Amino acid sequence: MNTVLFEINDSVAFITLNRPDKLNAFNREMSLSLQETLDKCEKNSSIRCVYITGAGRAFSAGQDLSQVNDSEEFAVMGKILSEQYNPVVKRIRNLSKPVIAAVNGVAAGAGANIALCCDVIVAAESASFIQAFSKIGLIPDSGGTYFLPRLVGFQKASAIMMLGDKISAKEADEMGMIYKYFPDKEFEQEAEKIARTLSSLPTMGLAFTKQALNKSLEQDFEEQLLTEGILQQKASATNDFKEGIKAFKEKRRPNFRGD
Ligand code: T3D
Repeated sequence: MNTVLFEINDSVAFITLNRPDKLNAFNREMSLSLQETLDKCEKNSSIRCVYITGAGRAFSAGQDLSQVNDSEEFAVMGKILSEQYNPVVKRIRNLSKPVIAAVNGVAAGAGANIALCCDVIVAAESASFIQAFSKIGLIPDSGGTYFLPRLVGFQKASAIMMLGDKISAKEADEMGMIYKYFPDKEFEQEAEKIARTLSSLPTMGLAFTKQALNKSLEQDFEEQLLTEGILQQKASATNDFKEGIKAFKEKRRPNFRGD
C-alpha cells in the first residue's frame, strides 16, 4: 500500500497521508515518500497549489510510536528529525506554490506541526490539534516551537504545548491557529474550493508573497521593506501582472496562467 497518495486534478496536487489504520502516523517510508512527492510538486509547473490531507478519520497522529521500542531508538531521534521531519517542513515552507493543509481529523505531534507550517490551514469541525509531545516526555518538533507561538501568541503556545490539550477546530479558529473550519459534511468541498481558488491566482506572485512572509518571521521592519521592494519588482515582471493590469483596464476577470 502506498503510504502517500498523489493525484493531480486540474492544477491542484492532492497529497493524502495514507496509513489510516495507524491514524496516518509517520514511519520512515511515509516521511521519505512525502518529501519525494513535494519535490515532484515543485518540479511540475502545471501544479499551482498543493493540498495535503489524511486518509480515514485522522490527518496524522505524528510519529509512529509502535516503531519506537526502547531508549536506544529514542537516542537516534535527532537523526529522525533531520531525515524525516525537518526536510518535510522545509520543503513546504520553500515550495514555490501555496500549500493548503486540509485537516480532516485529529492532527497530533508532528502531524499537527506539519499542518501548522502550511500556507493555509483549514479544518473539519470535528478535527482537533494536539501537541502530544509532553505526554511522552518529548518536546514539540517539526517547527512547532517556531510556528505555534507566532500563530497564537507565546502564552497560548506555551500552555498548549506543555499541557498537551486537545484543541478543537473551533478553538483553533478562534485563537488564530487556523484560517477557517467547516462543518464536516461541507469540509472537503470547501477545502477543495479554496485549493482551486489558490491554483487560479498568480502563482509566482503567491510564491513571492510566501518568500516575503517567510522573511517576516526573522527580519526587522527596515529589512522587510527592502525585501518587499525586491520581490515586488520580481512580481511586476511576471506575465500574470501584465494580465492583471490588462484585465482591470478591460473590466473583465483576469485569466492568470501562473507565469
Ligand atoms: O525523533 C523522533 O521520533 C521524534 C519525533 C516525534 C514526532 C512526534 O510526532 S511525537 C508524538 C507522537 N504522537 C503521539 O504521541 C500521539 C499518539 N496518539 C494519540 O494520542 C491518540 O491516538 C490520538 C489523540 C491521536 C487519537 O486518539 P483516538 O482515541 O481518536 O484514537 P486511538 O484509539 O488512540 O488510536 C487509534 C489507533 O491508532 C490505535 O491503534 P489500534 O489500537 O486501533 O490498533 C492507536 O494505537 C493507533 N495510533 C494512534 N496514534 C498512533 C498510533 N499508532 C502508532 N503511532 C501513533 N502515533
